[in-house]
Amino acid sequence: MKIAFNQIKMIACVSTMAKVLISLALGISSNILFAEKKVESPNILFISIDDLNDWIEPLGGHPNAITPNLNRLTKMGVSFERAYCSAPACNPSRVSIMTGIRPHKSGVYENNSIWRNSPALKNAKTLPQNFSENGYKVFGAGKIFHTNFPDPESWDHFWPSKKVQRPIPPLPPEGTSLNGMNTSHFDWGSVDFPVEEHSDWLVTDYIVDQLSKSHDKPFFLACGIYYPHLPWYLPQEYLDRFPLDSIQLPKTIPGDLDDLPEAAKENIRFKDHQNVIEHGEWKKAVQAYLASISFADECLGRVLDALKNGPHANNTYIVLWSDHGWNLGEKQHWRKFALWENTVRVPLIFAGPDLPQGETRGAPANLIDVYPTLLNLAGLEIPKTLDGDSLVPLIEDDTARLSAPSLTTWGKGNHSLRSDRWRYTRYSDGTEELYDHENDPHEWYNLADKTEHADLIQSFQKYLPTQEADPTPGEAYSPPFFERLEEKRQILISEGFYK
Ligand SMILES: [Ca+2]
Ligand SMILES: [Ca+2]
Repeated sequence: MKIAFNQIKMIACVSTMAKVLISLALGISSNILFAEKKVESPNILFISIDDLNDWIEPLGGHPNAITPNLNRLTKMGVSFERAYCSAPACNPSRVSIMTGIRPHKSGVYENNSIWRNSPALKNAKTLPQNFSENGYKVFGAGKIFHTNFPDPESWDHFWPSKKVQRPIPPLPPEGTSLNGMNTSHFDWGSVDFPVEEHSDWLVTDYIVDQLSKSHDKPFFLACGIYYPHLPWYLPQEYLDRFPLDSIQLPKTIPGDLDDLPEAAKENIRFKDHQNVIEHGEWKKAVQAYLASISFADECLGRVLDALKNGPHANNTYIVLWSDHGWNLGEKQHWRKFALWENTVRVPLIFAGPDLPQGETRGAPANLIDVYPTLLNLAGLEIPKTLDGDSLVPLIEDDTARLSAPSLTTWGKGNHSLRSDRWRYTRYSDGTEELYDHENDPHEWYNLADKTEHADLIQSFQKYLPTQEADPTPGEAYSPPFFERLEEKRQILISEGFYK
């Protein structure tokens, strides 16, 4: 199956095919060609920014965005402009990145799925476990796995703890809803704290420290920045960077929902939207999200400075990704948990020795491809059990394409496919959406019932999964956000991290 895929990949791209033919004539694979020019056992700096959609300057998703360090990283490497998550929620997305197995194979569709209980994942070798077996030191800090399900066996060391991936962030007094909506962590506003005490700042302190010293082995270092995940609590100066009267709301049109199938509408968080509108909070939410991105970008800048000024600047590959996109009122939807472009589009940037610099790629890519790509960059063998493909041929050649469109799954039976031009979505009840991004970048006009697109839809359908795992059971009790934080605080107290 994998061989057949690779054959299609060769046919799909003439210039890559030429390269492969030369390689075959020489009796070597294109991976080995790449391995020959790279540094021996390069380090991997694996950076995740949680819940970051395309509202960053390099992706042009929002005119008010201020992200100098994401700009800088993009200039250092290659940015995929059509990169998508495998699932639009933290747990399924992160599990698929870390194991290389897709949600429809593992049955990990939900945030509460106990992923190591999935038969397909029980013994799955995670990305750090794979690097560890290949002689790497594997360690990190911050949110890498979903908060509820860290994977202690994946790491040699994790800060602040293998069980709790980040310190507790500064919060307003208990029971305070800053936006007045009383909707748990769907909250935002000004909280006065020194940024040096924020959990993301402390996580990057740890990363900065590790990047500044030598290690006795090559390393896989994971940096999980939590913002712009909710709640968006920030010192006023961050909010002031985005004056309310300058804030542009996401573009919407009246009647946008009229052409959606019921299955699509069931994903919409109408209650959130109603709350935001009734409390007059739409612009403030956009402001707080942009401010949280700006803070995350500052944390990223500290990490990039440390790498540049430390001993590992010339032999480290960087990958930066976010786990899914985010809606802020487009289609009256908020948060993730849906299959539209802004819900599933993510930043995905690679940089490092011998990679092109300051280039973008329009080829559709998926976060499932991160695992094989990093192995490829490090010159390691890519297990046949992985669902993704190495993006190295695409990084090297901007005309190269993978053999299939980029697939995102949201719950069993609901899938969305993205090609260069089109997004096709099919729900478990057979209803569909089709959007033409050449003429409709906001996905306002669902073309699925237009007969002239029947052949196009059929061409997408052959990429839909035909066998799908049943959902992996979830936690019996999944505590609300702030209770979960308190549980984590108690673990950190019991481990002596907090007095
Ligand atoms: Ca997330
Ligand atoms: Ca519409």
